[in-house]
Amino acid sequence: MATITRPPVEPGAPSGGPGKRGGISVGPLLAFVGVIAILLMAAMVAMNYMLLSGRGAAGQVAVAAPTTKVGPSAISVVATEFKFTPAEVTIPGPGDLTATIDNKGLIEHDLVIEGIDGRVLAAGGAKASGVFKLAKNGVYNFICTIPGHKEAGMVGRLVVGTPEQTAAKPDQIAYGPGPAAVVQPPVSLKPADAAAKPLPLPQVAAPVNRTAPANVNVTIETQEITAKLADGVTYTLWTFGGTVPGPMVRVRQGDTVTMTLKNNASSKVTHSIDFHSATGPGGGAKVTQVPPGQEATFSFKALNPGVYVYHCATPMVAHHIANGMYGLMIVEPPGGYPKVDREFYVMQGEFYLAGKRGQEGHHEFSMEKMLNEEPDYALFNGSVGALTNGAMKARVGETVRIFFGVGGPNLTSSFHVIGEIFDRVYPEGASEFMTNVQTTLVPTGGSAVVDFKLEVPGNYVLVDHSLGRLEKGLAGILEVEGPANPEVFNPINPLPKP
Ligand SMILES: [Cu+2]
Repeated sequence: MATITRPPVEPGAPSGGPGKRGGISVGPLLAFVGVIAILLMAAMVAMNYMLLSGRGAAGQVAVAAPTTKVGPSAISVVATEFKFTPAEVTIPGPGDLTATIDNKGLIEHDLVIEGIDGRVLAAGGAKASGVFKLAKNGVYNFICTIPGHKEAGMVGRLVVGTPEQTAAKPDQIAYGPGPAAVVQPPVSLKPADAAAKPLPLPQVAAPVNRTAPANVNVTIETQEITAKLADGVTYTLWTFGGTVPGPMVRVRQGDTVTMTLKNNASSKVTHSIDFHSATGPGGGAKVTQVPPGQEATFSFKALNPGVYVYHCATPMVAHHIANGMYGLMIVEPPGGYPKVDREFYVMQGEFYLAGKRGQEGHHEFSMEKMLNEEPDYALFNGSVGALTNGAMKARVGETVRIFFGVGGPNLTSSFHVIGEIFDRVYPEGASEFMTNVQTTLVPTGGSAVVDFKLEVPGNYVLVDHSLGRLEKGLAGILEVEGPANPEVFNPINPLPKP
């Protein structure tokens, strides 16, 4: 709620109620009542200020605007995901401002007044206060500087002094555009991080090979790593274990998994983990909202076999997923999957950058593009070229399996391998398989297992058959070596190679 009302339309106009749109004549006194409602301390300040400024109950400005400090004042705002309440606060004038952030959210939030030194940080469910030194009247933005939070809507306005004093247009103060409208998109990029490399690839976990359930301990550390996403393009990925996707967890149905999630001390934000394979609130997310430098542990029983996504579930969840926070957990049925010669681990996700695709530099995350579902890159395993540079190799005669998942956060996949037919597909990671499939639809937060035998040598390109995404980097190459097999495929009179 706004704590300032419009200034009088004209002196002596009929009174309206506080906050009533248009025709308001109550003015500063009730403005201060709003402040009182927020905090008793502010009320005292307001009363002092009334005495100092010679204001009357009619709300007219009786003396010239003060240009000197009016003394200490205080505000208190509630922070949640992802807003401040109130989103606009008013204090009578410059001086020391004690700002209290009452964090009723799940994760940490801070309050920074743009252009003013200082920061107040409060953990989820906690309160914190700090003092900001305000030298002059004006309209300031206060924001949460936790990455992504400002873009998600955590912007408020602090009005210091009355509208007359701040020289702002009345409409900008009480009824101006909402917070989202005041956020300016970045116009230029920082230089790319010259030391950044593509993230290493995650390994396929070995088959379980166990005849009875067991207790399995899993520890994963979340790490925020600046990496090369494409040539000349760097981005700070949020990862499970330093890879995108995160480490493959592989257990047997009936196993009890004791999961410890650590959040590296260098992280800027809280992270968590939601296992789609777990049965229980949030799949673990509720008990693993881990601030930087801390850890949390929970256990769950892998009741259902299948191939399951896990992902970070810290608000804004889509932002964390868009930064690379997903992986697969395999829960093998008793006896495991049919044996194949090689297994691969591939996950699809898309990335939303502040700059343009291919624009050299270090890119920040674009909340706007993410909400519009317009990614700059769609990728297998977290970087352009991750799976096209010899990462996937096999030989003619072998059987291969791809554990395939989609992190998203927004795009489903029409997963296809050009030049191959899936002999077996376990659609959506389910227990039953289908046979002889060309393309399998994989939802976000879902998976598929595809098995096929290699008969003919050559390069087989993994794609999402929504092929516009190929231009956004979404490709992998399975390189198959071995003798030609003209009975199956025979280039009788091929065009000469260019
Ligand atoms: Cu996260």
